[in-house]
Amino acid sequence: MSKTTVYTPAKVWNWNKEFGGKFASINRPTAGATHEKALPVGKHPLQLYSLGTPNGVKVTVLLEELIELGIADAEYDAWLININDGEQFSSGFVEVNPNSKIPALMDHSTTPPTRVFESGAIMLYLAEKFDAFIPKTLAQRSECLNWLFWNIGSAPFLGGGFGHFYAYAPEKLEYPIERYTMEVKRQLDLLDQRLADNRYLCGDEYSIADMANMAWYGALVMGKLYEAGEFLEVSSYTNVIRWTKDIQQRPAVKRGQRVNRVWGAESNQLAERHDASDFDRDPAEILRQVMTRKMKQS
Ligand SMILES: N[C@@H](CCC(=O)N[C@@H](CS)C(=O)NCC(=O)O)C(=O)O
Repeated sequence: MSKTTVYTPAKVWNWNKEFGGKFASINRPTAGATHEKALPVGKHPLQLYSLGTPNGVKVTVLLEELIELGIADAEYDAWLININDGEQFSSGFVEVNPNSKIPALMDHSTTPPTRVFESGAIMLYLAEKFDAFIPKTLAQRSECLNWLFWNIGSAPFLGGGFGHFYAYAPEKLEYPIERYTMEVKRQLDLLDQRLADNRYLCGDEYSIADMANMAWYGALVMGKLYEAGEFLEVSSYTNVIRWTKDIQQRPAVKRGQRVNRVWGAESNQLAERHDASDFDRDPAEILRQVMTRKMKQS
């Protein structure tokens, strides 16, 4: 094995604020709010506080799919939470998600309002509330939840493990990159085998398990994550690619993937979504309005 940085841990860990790395400014060893600030609340019962990362996209795709089914009560406001600016540590956000991570949902249609955090919990909550995109029989429902929970357990190895060390860490270190590449390729192979004989992860029925996994592994095999397509030879996972393309042509998925996205091609962005008609508006104008509001409130 080639040279790696040797690190001898101290007897007791000490917070080195100069440590660096892409997320150095927001990482810290304690939980809780860093500043007082209430969250905005819009006109719909469902208020989503999020960002267009894979974990955020899971929820916006599901909400758009529910709306596509004609469920008017699934209309929502999607507010932009800029995690690089530490907005997940505001007192208002922490009240909705004490874990300070997007996505976080507040359902004002209940008394008192219901807070929901963790992308998997939000998906399950919405699927149960609207009785959609989750199978009805116990056996099929369990298979759906198998793949949904698999996503919640596996994606951190892809994002926090592989993605972090391959794309974000200040140095390229062989040991973690090798370890997490092995795991991510195993995960892709598992999905590829599952999708060889099944149109969707739970069989014939498109469900929240597909939405959750498409947000991560679909983006990965389409070369949209960490610029790692060639390194991981994603084109060899042909069943995952077929499944991704099948899902990504759905109008609701196309819309959901744009919500709270503020990078990449402008036509794929929509900083905030407060009405179905926002998809037809100029994304640059919406971003300008959002940034102006944030500046005024800071
Ligand atoms: N297990 C959580 C993970 C959410 C998560 O990691 N969110 C990231 C963005 S994708 C985040 O908010 N990071 C901000 C931070 O770590 O401070 C879920 O599935 O909802």
